[in-house]
Amino acid sequence: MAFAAIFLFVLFVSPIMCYGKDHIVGGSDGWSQSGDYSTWASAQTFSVGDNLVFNYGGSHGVNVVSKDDYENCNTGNALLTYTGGQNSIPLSSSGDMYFVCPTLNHCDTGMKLAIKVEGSTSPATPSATKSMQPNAASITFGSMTTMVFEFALVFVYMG
Ligand SMILES: [Cu+2]
Repeated sequence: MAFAAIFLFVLFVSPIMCYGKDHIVGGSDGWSQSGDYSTWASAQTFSVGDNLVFNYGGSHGVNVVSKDDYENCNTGNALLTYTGGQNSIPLSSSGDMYFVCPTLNHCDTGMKLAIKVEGSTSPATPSATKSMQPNAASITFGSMTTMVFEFALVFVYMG
Protein backbone atom coordinates (compact mmCIF):
# COMPACT_ATOMS: atom_id res chain seq x y z
CA MET A 1 0.00 0.00 0.00
CA ALA A 2 2.77 2.38 1.00
CA PHE A 3 4.69 1.37 -2.07
CA ALA A 4 1.72 2.07 -4.30
CA ALA A 5 1.41 5.55 -2.80
CA ILE A 6 5.08 6.28 -3.37
CA PHE A 7 4.95 4.85 -6.87
CA LEU A 8 2.02 7.12 -7.72
CA PHE A 9 3.85 10.07 -6.18
CA VAL A 10 6.93 9.45 -8.32
CA LEU A 11 4.81 8.95 -11.41
CA PHE A 12 2.46 11.91 -11.14
CA VAL A 13 3.55 14.43 -8.52
CA SER A 14 7.27 14.66 -9.27
CA PRO A 15 6.82 15.85 -12.88
CA ILE A 16 4.49 18.59 -11.61
CA MET A 17 7.12 19.65 -9.06
CA CYS A 18 9.67 19.91 -11.86
CA TYR A 19 7.28 21.93 -14.03
CA GLY A 20 9.27 24.77 -15.57
CA LYS A 21 8.64 28.22 -16.89
CA ASP A 22 6.12 28.93 -19.68
CA HIS A 23 7.54 31.07 -22.51
CA ILE A 24 4.64 32.69 -24.38
CA VAL A 25 5.97 33.09 -27.93
CA GLY A 26 5.66 36.75 -28.95
CA GLY A 27 4.18 37.71 -25.57
CA SER A 28 0.65 39.06 -25.71
CA ASP A 29 0.88 39.45 -29.52
CA GLY A 30 1.35 35.72 -29.87
CA TRP A 31 2.52 33.87 -32.99
CA SER A 32 1.62 36.03 -36.00
CA GLN A 33 3.04 37.55 -39.16
CA SER A 34 3.76 40.84 -37.42
CA GLY A 35 6.07 39.34 -34.79
CA ASP A 36 9.85 39.65 -34.51
CA TYR A 37 10.80 36.33 -32.99
CA SER A 38 14.56 36.67 -33.04
CA THR A 39 14.26 39.77 -30.84
CA TRP A 40 11.70 38.03 -28.64
CA ALA A 41 13.87 34.90 -28.27
CA SER A 42 17.01 36.88 -27.47
CA ALA A 43 15.30 38.29 -24.37
CA GLN A 44 14.43 34.81 -23.04
CA THR A 45 16.41 32.13 -21.26
CA PHE A 46 15.13 28.70 -22.24
CA SER A 47 15.91 25.81 -19.91
CA VAL A 48 15.16 22.10 -20.00
CA GLY A 49 11.80 21.57 -18.31
CA ASP A 50 10.35 24.86 -19.57
CA ASN A 51 7.47 25.03 -22.02
CA LEU A 52 7.17 26.99 -25.23
CA VAL A 53 3.58 28.22 -25.65
CA PHE A 54 2.27 29.23 -29.07
CA ASN A 55 -0.97 31.23 -29.29
CA TYR A 56 -2.25 31.96 -32.80
CA GLY A 57 -5.19 32.39 -35.13
CA GLY A 58 -6.70 29.84 -37.47
CA SER A 59 -4.53 30.33 -40.55
CA HIS A 60 -1.33 29.63 -38.64
CA GLY A 61 0.33 26.56 -37.24
CA VAL A 62 3.63 25.42 -35.80
CA ASN A 63 6.16 23.10 -37.43
CA VAL A 64 9.27 21.89 -35.67
CA VAL A 65 11.96 21.80 -38.36
CA SER A 66 15.69 21.31 -38.89
CA LYS A 67 18.14 24.19 -38.99
CA ASP A 68 18.37 23.99 -42.80
CA ASP A 69 14.61 24.01 -43.19
CA TYR A 70 14.37 26.93 -40.77
CA GLU A 71 16.90 28.93 -42.77
CA ASN A 72 15.30 28.07 -46.12
CA CYS A 73 11.70 28.29 -44.88
CA ASN A 74 11.07 24.76 -46.07
CA THR A 75 7.84 23.51 -44.47
CA GLY A 76 7.75 20.15 -46.28
CA ASN A 77 9.97 18.22 -43.87
CA ALA A 78 8.41 18.99 -40.51
CA LEU A 79 9.71 16.89 -37.62
CA LEU A 80 6.54 17.68 -35.68
CA THR A 81 3.40 19.63 -36.57
CA TYR A 82 1.12 21.42 -34.16
CA THR A 83 -2.28 22.96 -34.95
CA GLY A 84 -5.34 24.17 -33.09
CA GLY A 85 -4.48 27.71 -31.98
CA GLN A 86 -2.66 26.95 -28.75
CA ASN A 87 0.20 24.57 -28.14
CA SER A 88 2.43 24.07 -25.14
CA ILE A 89 5.61 22.39 -26.29
CA PRO A 90 7.81 20.94 -23.54
CA LEU A 91 11.51 21.71 -23.91
CA SER A 92 12.71 18.27 -22.88
CA SER A 93 16.33 18.40 -24.01
CA SER A 94 19.07 20.96 -24.40
CA GLY A 95 20.24 22.30 -27.76
CA ASP A 96 18.88 24.30 -30.66
CA MET A 97 15.25 24.08 -31.75
CA TYR A 98 13.64 25.59 -34.85
CA PHE A 99 10.01 26.46 -35.52
CA VAL A 100 8.22 27.83 -38.60
CA CYS A 101 4.61 28.51 -39.54
CA PRO A 102 3.61 25.94 -42.20
CA THR A 103 1.28 28.34 -44.05
CA LEU A 104 2.58 29.42 -47.47
CA ASN A 105 4.91 32.46 -47.26
CA HIS A 106 4.39 33.03 -43.55
CA CYS A 107 7.88 31.85 -42.66
CA ASP A 108 9.35 34.17 -45.31
CA THR A 109 7.53 37.11 -43.74
CA GLY A 110 8.96 36.36 -40.31
CA MET A 111 6.99 33.52 -38.71
CA LYS A 112 10.09 31.62 -37.75
CA LEU A 113 11.67 31.04 -34.37
CA ALA A 114 15.04 29.66 -33.33
CA ILE A 115 15.77 28.98 -29.68
CA LYS A 116 18.65 27.53 -27.70
CA VAL A 117 17.59 25.36 -24.77
CA GLU A 118 20.07 25.28 -21.94
CA GLY A 119 20.51 22.28 -19.68
CA SER A 120 18.97 22.77 -16.24
CA THR A 121 22.18 21.65 -14.55
CA SER A 122 24.40 24.29 -16.17
CA PRO A 123 25.92 26.55 -13.49
CA ALA A 124 24.41 30.00 -13.11
CA THR A 125 26.68 32.98 -13.66
CA PRO A 126 27.58 34.63 -10.33
CA SER A 127 26.36 38.06 -11.48
CA ALA A 128 22.87 36.85 -12.38
CA THR A 129 21.36 36.53 -8.91
CA LYS A 130 17.82 36.39 -10.26
CA SER A 131 18.48 33.48 -12.58
CA MET A 132 20.33 31.59 -9.85
CA GLN A 133 17.19 31.27 -7.75
CA PRO A 134 15.17 29.12 -10.17
CA ASN A 135 18.26 26.98 -10.77
CA ALA A 136 18.73 26.44 -7.04
CA ALA A 137 15.04 25.56 -6.77
CA SER A 138 15.20 23.05 -9.61
CA ILE A 139 18.26 21.39 -8.07
CA THR A 140 16.34 21.01 -4.81
CA PHE A 141 13.34 19.54 -6.61
CA GLY A 142 15.65 17.27 -8.58
CA SER A 143 17.30 15.99 -5.40
CA MET A 144 13.93 15.42 -3.76
CA THR A 145 12.72 13.49 -6.78
CA THR A 146 15.86 11.34 -6.71
CA MET A 147 15.42 10.72 -2.98
CA VAL A 148 11.81 9.67 -3.40
CA PHE A 149 12.70 7.45 -6.32
CA GLU A 150 15.46 5.73 -4.35
CA PHE A 151 13.05 5.29 -1.47
CA ALA A 152 10.61 3.62 -3.86
CA LEU A 153 13.37 1.33 -5.16
CA VAL A 154 14.15 0.23 -1.60
CA PHE A 155 10.49 -0.73 -1.22
CA VAL A 156 10.63 -2.77 -4.43
CA TYR A 157 13.78 -4.49 -3.18
CA MET A 158 12.25 -5.26 0.23
CA GLY A 159 8.94 -6.36 -1.23
CU1 LIG B 1 1.38 31.73 -40.18
